[in-house]
Amino acid sequence: MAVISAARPFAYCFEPAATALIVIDMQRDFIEEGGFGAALGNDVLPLRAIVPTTARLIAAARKAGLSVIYTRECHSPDLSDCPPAKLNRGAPALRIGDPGPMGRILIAGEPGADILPEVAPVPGEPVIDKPGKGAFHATPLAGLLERLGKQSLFFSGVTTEVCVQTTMREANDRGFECLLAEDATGSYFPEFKAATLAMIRAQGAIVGWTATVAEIEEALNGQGDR
Ligand code: C5J
Repeated sequence: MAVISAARPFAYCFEPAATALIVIDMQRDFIEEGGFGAALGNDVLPLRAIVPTTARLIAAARKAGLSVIYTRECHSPDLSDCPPAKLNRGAPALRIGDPGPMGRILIAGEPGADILPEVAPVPGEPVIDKPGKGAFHATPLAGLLERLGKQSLFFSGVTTEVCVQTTMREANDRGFECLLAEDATGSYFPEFKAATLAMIRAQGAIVGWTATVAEIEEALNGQGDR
């Protein structure tokens, strides 16, 4: 058993072999200057800032033998997996499936849907395409985690208050012990990120724990063993 003693709101214990790192939606369209997120008028700098720390976290997880599982928010080209309630939201001139700055917006196979090369999966690491904000909705993630015997999940990725938080809440309700890497998650709205971190660990870890990448690395390197 390993422990992240400095995790908030209190120490977080996990069995590395039963732990997976979930890397959420680190896609070009959300993070790169010139992508869909930027075209909507968002400042992508807070998202770009987490790329090096996320790369560090992924490297530490791989080295410690954790499974690393990726998600991408994207749809099939015929949009059959995109309900009108999602399709008809957002900026009318830039909707899912429309031509965007990096190909059709949030469509599988288009350049904008790709994961940034700095944090890309290596061969054998699962990549789950998800049509919703949460990674458990309409995906094989639950079955995969069950087959792999995972009980604890570390979370990273974008955006903190949308796809990351939704997935973390879905996982918490399914009985996983969830921890969010504070400096490996980002939002276009820093105040939303701060609020999400606070609400996750409120009321005695009502959704889960948070810790920095350095604190997670320390535990993965064995210095956090009990
Ligand atoms: C994600 C979004 N990945 N903000 N999507 O959070 O629409």
